[in-house]
Amino acid sequence: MNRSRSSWDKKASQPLVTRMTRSSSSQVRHTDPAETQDSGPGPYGKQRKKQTDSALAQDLSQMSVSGQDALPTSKGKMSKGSSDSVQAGQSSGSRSGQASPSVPAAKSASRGGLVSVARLLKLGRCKNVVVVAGAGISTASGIPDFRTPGTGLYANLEKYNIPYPEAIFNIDYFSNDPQPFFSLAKALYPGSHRPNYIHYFIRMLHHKGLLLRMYTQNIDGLEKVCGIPDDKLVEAHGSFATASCHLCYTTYPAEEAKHAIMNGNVPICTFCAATVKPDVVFFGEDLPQTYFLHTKDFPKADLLIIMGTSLQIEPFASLVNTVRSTVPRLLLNRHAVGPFEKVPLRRGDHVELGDLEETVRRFAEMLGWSDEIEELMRSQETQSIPTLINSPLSVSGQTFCQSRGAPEPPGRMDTSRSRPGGQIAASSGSEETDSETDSKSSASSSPSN
Ligand code: CNA
Repeated sequence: MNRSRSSWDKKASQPLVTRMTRSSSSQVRHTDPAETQDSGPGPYGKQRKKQTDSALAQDLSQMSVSGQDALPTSKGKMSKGSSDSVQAGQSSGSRSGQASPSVPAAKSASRGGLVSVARLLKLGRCKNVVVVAGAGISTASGIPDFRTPGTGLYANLEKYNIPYPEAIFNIDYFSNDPQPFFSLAKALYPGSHRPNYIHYFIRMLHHKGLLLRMYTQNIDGLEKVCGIPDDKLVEAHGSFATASCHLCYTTYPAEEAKHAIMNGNVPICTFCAATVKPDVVFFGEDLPQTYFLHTKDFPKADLLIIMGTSLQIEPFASLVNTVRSTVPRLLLNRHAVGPFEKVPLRRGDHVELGDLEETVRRFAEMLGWSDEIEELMRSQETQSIPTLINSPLSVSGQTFCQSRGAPEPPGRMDTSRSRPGGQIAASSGSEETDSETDSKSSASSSPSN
C-alpha cells in the first residue's frame, strides 16, 4: 500500500505531458522547427521570424557558403547506421562511397566552418551556446564510449554474460539480475578518471559567460569535476551522485549504495526490499526533470555545439533538431551522425571530423583561449590529491577493451603519475568553480532560465 503510494508520489510530481523515457530507437522525436513551419503555422515558425537578426543572418549565410562550397551536390542521404563508414579524418563533404578527390577541399571547407563559428563567437554573435555531448568527450580521459568498434563498451561486454549489449542498461534485465550492471558500475563510478581538455573547453565557455547549458548523456560526472556548475549542466541520463530503489523510487544514500556495490553486495531498499541502483537512467526509465529545461533552452540558443555522440539514443538525440533553423550547429565528432549525415548539410550546419581533443584544441586556438584553458586545467587539477587509482576501464593510458585481457580489480591503487585528462587521480571531492564566473553565471541564468 505504502509502496505504491511512494511510487505514485514520485510520478505524480512529474507533469504527465513531459514524461519521456530513454530509448535506443526513434520512438520519441522532437520536431525540427524548420519542418514544422512548412507544415503549417506553429509556435516555432513565428518565434523564428521574430528572432531573426539580420546581422547574424548575414554572418550565417557567409558561413553556409564557406561550409558548403566543397560539399557534393548529390541529394543522396546516408542510410541509417551507415554514418560509421565516414571515417576519422574525413570531413563533412567526404562521405563514404564518394570520390576521394573531394577530401582535401572538403576538409578545408570543414575547417572553414570551425573558423566561421569561432568568428561568430569572437564577434559576440553567439551568447547563448548550448552544448550537447556524449561519451566521445570522455574517451580522452580513458573511459570507453559505447559504440566505437573494438574499444567501445558494447564490443567488450562478454565477461558480463549478458544476452545482448543493451541488456546492461535495460531496467527489466536489471530487475532480474543486477550483477552485470553492478560489475560495470564498479568501473564507471566517478573518482578514478580526470576531466580532459574538452571538458575544460566547455568550462571555459561558461567562464566566458557564453554557456547557456550543457546537456550531457554521460554518467561519469567529469563535467562537475572540471567545475561546470550544477545550474549549467543537465545530466540527461542521470548520474551516480544519487541512488534510489529501482522499483519504488525511495531514495537511498548514494555513498552506502556505492559502498555496497564496490564490495560486491546488493544494496536493498529499506522500504520495499527491492534492489537499489544509482540514478543512472536505463532504457525504459524516465529522464530527470532537468532534462525538460530543453524546452526553454533550445529555442533560446544561438549556437549549438554537438560533441562526441552517435546521436543514437532517444529522446536525447532529437534535441539537436529543436534549435531555430537560423541557428548554427557545429558537430565535432569522429564521423558524421544524425542530421549531419545528410547531404547537403542544412544551412549553417558545420561538421569537423577527427579526434575530438585535437579539434577542440584547434578551436580554442582560433578563439585565443588556449592559454586560459591550460591555466584553468592546471589550477583545477592541482586541487586534486594525487592519489592514483588504476581504473579497470583503463590501464596505463589504454582502455582494457583494446587488448589487455582481464581488467585490473576496480579501484586498484597504482603508482603511475597523474595528469589532467588521464584516468587516474582521485578527485578531492570539492571542486570549486572560479568565483568570477560563477557570480556572473548565477546572475545571468538559473535552471529556470
Ligand atoms: P556512443 O554511441 O558510444 O557514441 C560516441 C561517439 O563519440 C561516436 O560517434 C564516436 O565516434 C565518437 N567518439 C568517441 N571518441 C572520440 C574521439 N576521441 N574523437 C572524436 N569522436 C569520438 O555514445 P553516446 O554518448 O552517443 O551514447 C549515449 C550513451 C553512452 C549514454 O547513455 C551514456 O550513458 C553512455 N556512456 C557514457 C559514458 C560516460 O559517461 N563517459 C561512457 C560510455 C557510455
